[in-house]
Amino acid sequence: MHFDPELLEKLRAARRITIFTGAGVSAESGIPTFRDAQTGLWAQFRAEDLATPEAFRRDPVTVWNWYAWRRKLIRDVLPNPAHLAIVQLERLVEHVIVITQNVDGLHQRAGSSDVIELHGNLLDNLCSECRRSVAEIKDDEVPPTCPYCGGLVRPGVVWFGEALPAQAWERAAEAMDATDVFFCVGTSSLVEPAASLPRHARACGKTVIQINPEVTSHDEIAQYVLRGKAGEVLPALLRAAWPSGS
Ligand code: BJW
Repeated sequence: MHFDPELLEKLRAARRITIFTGAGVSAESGIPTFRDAQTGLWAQFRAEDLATPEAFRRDPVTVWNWYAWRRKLIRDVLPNPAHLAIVQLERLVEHVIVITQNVDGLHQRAGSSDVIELHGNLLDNLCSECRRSVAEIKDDEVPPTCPYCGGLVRPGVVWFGEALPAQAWERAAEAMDATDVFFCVGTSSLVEPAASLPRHARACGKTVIQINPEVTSHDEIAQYVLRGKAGEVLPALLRAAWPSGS
């Protein structure tokens, strides 16, 4: 794989690197993306029936069971070379922050130390009524009920029409402002407001690098577009930029 020498120099000179990730980063672990034709979750299931507060109110059992299936899926997989390359970057650069749309926790399991989850985490539970976090749920209830108020417990992810967690969003904006280099990896960049981060990074004069096997709207804003799978491109890029250190 060949990389622009100017890009490699920018990476070596960077003190702070921000990596913004989407479902494509976990694809090589065996977790389906959302919008890839044939294999994406939304090719088989309707988002409106599963990933909205209205869907949960209408049919909590179906929604809970669908997320229970996805929970099992993520417990059975391992981080892939893309997650591991991002961890490795921490040894090469002063500060690396991961801003992820993924809810699978694989960046943390791989060992990334600073991860901002914009869309929550699949393994968290919260009460749909009082919004309190519920640490322990009863396995025999579908869905479980809240120990505080009796409301129905739901997965701690961000559904369509819901606000992103305020603290995560603020931290993401701060990270973006402070960064030297901004990677946009494995996301279709269709879901707002997350997709505004790369646009904002570019508008602030940051170096934006896009990694994706497919074309997305963010190809236009990135200075460097690296076409390929994250699990192949990221390790190759690290080897090229730090031949003796990675
Ligand atoms: C590889 C690869 C490999 C494959 N290597 N790459 C402005 C305009 C239009 C609409 C809106 C707007 N602002 C808000 C909206 C509405 C909506 C929205 O964006 N809709 C659009 C889809 C039309 N946004 C919202 O509703 C958000 N909330 C909101 O705006 O609230 C406002 C509000 C404010 C105050 C009070 C109240 C409300 C919330 C969005 C939540 C998104 N939730 C989901 C589900 C999470 C839970 C779950 O897991 O079930 O998050 S949807 C889904 O999409 C998931 C993802 O995080 C998100 C992004 O998907 P991602 O990661 O980009 O995946 P894909 O599949 O789309 O792309 C994969 C990519 O990987 C592809 O490009 C492949 O090519 C690539 N790839 N293999 C590298 N090996």
